[in-house]
Amino acid sequence: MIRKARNLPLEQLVCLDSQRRIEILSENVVRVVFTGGMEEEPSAAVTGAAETVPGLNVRLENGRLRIQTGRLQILADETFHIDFFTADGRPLSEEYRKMRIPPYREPSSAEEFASWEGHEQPVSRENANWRFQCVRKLYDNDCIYGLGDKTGFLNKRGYAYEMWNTDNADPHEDNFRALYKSMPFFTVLGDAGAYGIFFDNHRRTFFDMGKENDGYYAFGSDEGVLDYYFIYGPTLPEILERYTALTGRMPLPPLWALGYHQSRWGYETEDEIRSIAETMRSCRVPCDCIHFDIDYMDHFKVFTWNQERYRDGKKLLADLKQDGFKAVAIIDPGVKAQPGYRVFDEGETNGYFAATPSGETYVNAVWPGDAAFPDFGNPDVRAWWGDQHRFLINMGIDGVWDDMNEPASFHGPLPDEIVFSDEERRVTHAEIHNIYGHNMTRSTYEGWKRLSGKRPFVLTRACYCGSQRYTAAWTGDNHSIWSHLRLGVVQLCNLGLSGMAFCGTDVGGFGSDTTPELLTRWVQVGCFSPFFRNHSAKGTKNQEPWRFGEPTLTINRKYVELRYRWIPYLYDQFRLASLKGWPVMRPLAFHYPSDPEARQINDAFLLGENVLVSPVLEQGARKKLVYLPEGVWYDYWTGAREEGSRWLVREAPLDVCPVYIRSGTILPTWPVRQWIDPALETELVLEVFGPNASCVHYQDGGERFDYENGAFNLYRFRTDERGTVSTERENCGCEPYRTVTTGRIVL
Ligand code: MIG
Repeated sequence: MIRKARNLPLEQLVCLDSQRRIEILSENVVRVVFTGGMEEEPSAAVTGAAETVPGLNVRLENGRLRIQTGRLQILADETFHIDFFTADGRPLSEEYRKMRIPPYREPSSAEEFASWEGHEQPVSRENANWRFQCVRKLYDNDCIYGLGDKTGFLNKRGYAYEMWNTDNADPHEDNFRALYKSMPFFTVLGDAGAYGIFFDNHRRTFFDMGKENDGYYAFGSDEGVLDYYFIYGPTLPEILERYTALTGRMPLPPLWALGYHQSRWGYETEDEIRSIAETMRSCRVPCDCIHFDIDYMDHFKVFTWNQERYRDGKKLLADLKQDGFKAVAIIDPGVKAQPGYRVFDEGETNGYFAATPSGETYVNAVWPGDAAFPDFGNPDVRAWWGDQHRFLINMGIDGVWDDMNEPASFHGPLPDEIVFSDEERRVTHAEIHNIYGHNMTRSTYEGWKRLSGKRPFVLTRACYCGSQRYTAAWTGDNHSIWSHLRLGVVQLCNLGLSGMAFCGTDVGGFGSDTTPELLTRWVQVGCFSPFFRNHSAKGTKNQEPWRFGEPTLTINRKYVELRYRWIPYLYDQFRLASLKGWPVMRPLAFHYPSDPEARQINDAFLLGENVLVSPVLEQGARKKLVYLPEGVWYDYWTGAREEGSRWLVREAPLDVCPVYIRSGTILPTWPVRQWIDPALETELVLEVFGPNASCVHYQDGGERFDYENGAFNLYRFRTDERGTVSTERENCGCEPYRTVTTGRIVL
């Protein structure tokens, strides 16, 4: 089977032989395939089609193939080494043609001792080469971003990683090779511009981003085929746009999902949930959603309700709704293997569970004890599982949190040979492991949409490239430690650059015990994160906003309220993510690629293009060293005008998170509410920063898909030198604001 790109015009398909081909998908996107004689597998990620490339020029030149699009020059030699140049001939990315030179030595006796002590040993030279690989030069100034939720710094140069969805409960450290997500897509920002590489192989793949040698990076695998997309920019926004044209974009989520979510694994009874909801309101910390972790289920059986502890669920959820709360329920893939339990029986009868090679339902253990694993690669299973959500919808649940879908299992990992489906093909666990979570969220999203007609809210722990079409993601089980507050900023920036715009961390930290100071600093990051949820583990210190008294409560409220005032600005960024695939939370390099300082910043980020957040991430710190990129910036709190391209020291007492607004910005805001209700928002207030400012603002009903048929308003606001606003309406598809007024003007 050859899995040629959709709509690929024949003249854009360049085959060197039956195993090697280059597909020119557009002027900027080129696909390279080397099968090595192996069968090609269907892609779980790619939904986009090829475009015609006018003026494409392919010719043979001194035994080399020269391909020219209007934007790229591609040179392929007889050994299928491929180099990419800009249209004017500057090298973007060249294949590294020498042998890889791993610096690893034979273990010396000292290393042998170290290994007795339990230290991990470097990979031997033999292991460092995979069955197939692509090795490409690293130029001096190249920075690498992306690769999903991996640990380490923002710039992935120097690290080695593995794509194998992994639930590791140890505190995530910089030396981890794998975490929950497999997103084999990265961007390289260099002197000639930026390009992206999407290695579309969902098997276990390896990435050495200049760890073994600073002169090159390598990616490869022992399984599947070499199949990668070279995506030219030259800017990061253009790469993200092209990458998500290929792998899909986030549809708009329900607006309430942008609010503050309160969660804890450990709300064990109805009374506890009610008291959390009541205290949220009496403390006046805005909140849109309460999450129901595994205890709401009857013996951890999915799609059931624990009536002993949570009594009349419909009544509870209806009461919460009265008070403005949505509810999200956790769902694990593991189905309790218990004859007589409806979901298990239906799955058994229809052969919907993964099986052993001899054809029996495969059983491992998760929360309910012995459990079977739905075969989400099978379209019938996806439809069936999707239908199960009717139970939650009828109860009054508003969204789904898909956990444990790496898949995690308590009795050792699933053996490689367990039998699953990949659409119509029979495959092994080894082949589909990395897309198990992806297929689960697809089933959940499609089912929820079909049943409710509303925009689904799905949250996942495991995913693959393209999962942004179905789900938001959180970074899994972090700990209440300062290093994880810092790590979270980087993970969210890199997830955004991997196409996953709607993402967040467990604010306050999941495992271990938070402190008032850590929670406070974490809320100051969380309120600017695309997904904003406070979540913690059973047995840890409770960390709801009021648990530590004052001043923690007041500071929590200050930042959650800021989030609510900024919902219109935030939603505008979500719209851009759904239209162009741009991250909501962005590293500085996204907009300042040629600024060497901006390229390496790990402790600050941009929200959209116009807001720079430089949070305090150190215990005890009361000042922050802030880097402002070029241009003029306004201190959000004081209105002070600051010149960019320099570092400054900002006073940052506990209640201050340094925030700067780019000159030329109009921030659309709403009044503070205790929860989001777009029907109430009849007045838009504009905050103006600097002269000649502008913004495009989007408004819709926030719940349904009617926006796809034009049921939205688009406003273009502009100011002159003195801050006087003029308005143009570009689309009038729903009830507009009654008034648009100017609040703060900072000039
Ligand atoms: O084995 O459902 O990452 O957020 O609270 C632990 C209980 C299972 C792991 C998730 C976490 C959730 C917890 N879950």
